[in-house]
Amino acid sequence: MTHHKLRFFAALSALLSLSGFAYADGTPRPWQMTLQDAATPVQVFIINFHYYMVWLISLIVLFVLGLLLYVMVRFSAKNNPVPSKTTHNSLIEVIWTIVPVLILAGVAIPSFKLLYLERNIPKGDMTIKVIGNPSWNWTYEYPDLGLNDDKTAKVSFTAYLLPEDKAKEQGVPYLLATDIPVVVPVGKVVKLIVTSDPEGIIHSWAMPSFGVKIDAIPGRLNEDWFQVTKSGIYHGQCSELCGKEHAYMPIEVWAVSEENYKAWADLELKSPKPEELNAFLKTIRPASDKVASN
Ligand SMILES: [Cu+2]
Repeated sequence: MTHHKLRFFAALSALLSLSGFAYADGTPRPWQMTLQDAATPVQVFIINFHYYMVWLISLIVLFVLGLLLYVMVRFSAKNNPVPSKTTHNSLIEVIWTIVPVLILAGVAIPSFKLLYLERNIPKGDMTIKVIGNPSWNWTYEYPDLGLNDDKTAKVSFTAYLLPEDKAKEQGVPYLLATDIPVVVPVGKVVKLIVTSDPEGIIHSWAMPSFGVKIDAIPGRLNEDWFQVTKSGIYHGQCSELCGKEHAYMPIEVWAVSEENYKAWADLELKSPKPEELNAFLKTIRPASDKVASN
């Protein structure tokens, strides 16, 4: 889908959504009633499709409710003591066959377009391998940045939940923040290869702002993709009930400029000490108030 079209849909959905479309960043807020703001073309489509469906089903419900009320009043025993014996009306029967078919087509066509956008995975600019661990955390590998002699990725790390005291201290959301972020360049197509430890359990790598939710299954490779359009910090969680620490395996992605991504990759290739990496990450941390809207 072209950007032109996406913008049209975004404008349309902003018009249709009662709460306004643009939410700050890729983090849920307390009492938020709407979907998280979109950071990828896929999620823009999902949000627009969502509002389109909400309006469509609301109109149908109102129409059916109106008909029911009309029938209850107009054809009650009091108002209509002698019932009609009509059993057949060709025109109405044709209408109530054709109209639902048109409605279903109006749902199916954008639905298949969305499915195609999601599942027709474009050629990636880079690949990240995501591994769900049985110890309830995520390992990330960046094979494009180089391989060791044993074919393992040179840049590979496991991101853990940031403990509550540290999250408070840093002013970041507990249960969503991780100790180290996954860093990706803005605008690039990132291909995900998602799996789970062969001896492990099924997890699901889910990032609401990206429109990504993909199962991590032991012994199987799943693919997905995203293309973040605005720099920012995005939060997600494991979305498969995977056991006792299911709630404690957050996902944190930083979308940064290509320059900063390269600098990060260069540093990662030198296997920096944690303090060194943390000090560097502070310098590339995207401003969390950057709006990721389209
Ligand atoms: Cu899990």
